[in-house]
Amino acid sequence: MRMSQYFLPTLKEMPSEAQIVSHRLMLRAGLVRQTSAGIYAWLPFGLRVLRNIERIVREEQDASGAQEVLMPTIQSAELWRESGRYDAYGPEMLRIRDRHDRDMLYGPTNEEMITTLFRDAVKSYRDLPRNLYHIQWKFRDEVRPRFGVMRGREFLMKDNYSFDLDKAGAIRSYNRMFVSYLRTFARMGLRAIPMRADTGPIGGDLSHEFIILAETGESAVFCHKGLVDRDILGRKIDYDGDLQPIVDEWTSLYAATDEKHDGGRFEAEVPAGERLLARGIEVGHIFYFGTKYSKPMNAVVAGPNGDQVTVEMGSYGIGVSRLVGAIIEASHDGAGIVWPESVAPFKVGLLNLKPDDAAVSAACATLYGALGKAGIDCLLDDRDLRPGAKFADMDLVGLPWQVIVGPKGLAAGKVEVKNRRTGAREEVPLDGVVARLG
Ligand code: 5CA
Repeated sequence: MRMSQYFLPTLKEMPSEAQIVSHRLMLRAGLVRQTSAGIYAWLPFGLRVLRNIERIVREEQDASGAQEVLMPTIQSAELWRESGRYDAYGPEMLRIRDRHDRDMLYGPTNEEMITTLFRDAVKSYRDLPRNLYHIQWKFRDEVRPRFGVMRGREFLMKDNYSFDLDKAGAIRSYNRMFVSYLRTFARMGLRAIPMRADTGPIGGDLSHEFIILAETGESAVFCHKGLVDRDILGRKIDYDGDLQPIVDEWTSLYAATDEKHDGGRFEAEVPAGERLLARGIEVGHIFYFGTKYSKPMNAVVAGPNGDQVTVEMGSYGIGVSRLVGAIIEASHDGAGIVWPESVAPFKVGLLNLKPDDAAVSAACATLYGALGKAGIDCLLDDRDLRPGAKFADMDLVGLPWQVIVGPKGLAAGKVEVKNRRTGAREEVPLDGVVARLG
């Protein structure tokens, strides 16, 4: 993509309405714009990040055995009356009336809808277990939408729902999601710590929040320091095997959000030097709630002995749009965003320092073509601006690699390659750039 043609409205000034660094950077780097309180439009640059996050979520969901569906955003109130949650959900639910005076709502979550889809289609234990996910916009009329996409009113969530014949099966499904979440967040360069958590309006008695540590996080968290550096990506995962040992490894050390925190236990279980009191951002939340929805909504299957069995369920959420902000909170510096490669909107920023110099522009065109051919996403700054402004913009938008092309280096057949995270610079011959970045 050529910046001279790209819709990338960066801001030099600090937006005064933004309180936290990720929100400021998302506005300054042209990722999003607020259209009403807690509702955002995604501009091309931000949308590329959102799509990359979705892709990782989707790959890890598929690998764990979950299957993708797509349910609508608008739901009928009838569904929610069946589960008893229509009145219980309160003012966070955006209630709508259609032209026939039917009560509808903009879905804040999908337990009811998926339960009816399942109930109407599955009649036998032979068709269990099932795990269905979708990535869809949700609406929650939050009292205090704030921090940009971090606590929005309209936000993108991946939610999935598991159906099992008995509790043991449901725990296996829960464990699959537990491990798949560890992998999902690690692939985005995040260290997400599973913590015992409250279940709120979703319900149930077994639940973990996946929390990344950040000073601006909304929850106070308490955990054993040993959980911060645990690696999952180096492990081979067999989703058909027994995942309990991995879950036990991650849950054996103390970790709880403030709602579930037990000061006495924390002090008894965690040696003083290992105690971490911090703030965190909830990027995912998983729940096992047994028959809370299947019972009132009559989701039953014929069991192996012909008896009717109410299915055991769990639900599992990832804040896809919140993650864009969370990743920035975890990965930025004084100059701007520092994207992890896996979610970066482009891998390389190519800076043409002198667009009116024919040789420099020709070299940039060659590099741009060669990178594209090699499948490396590249943003070419071909705008007619001073080098200083280009350096500042490129650091602000945070692409992992910068390739800097100027007349001096080019005279010697070289360009400069800069790593955004470390700041390390190296001179690379023009024809070695693709190999260096490939
Ligand atoms: N049905 C369950 C699991 S699918 C559910 O709705 N869980 S939840 O309420 O915990 O939401 C799942 C995730 O969505 C949260 O972990 C959080 O990352 C994200 N989320 C929740 N509310 C918001 C919000 N207002 N803005 C942005 N993301 C949010």
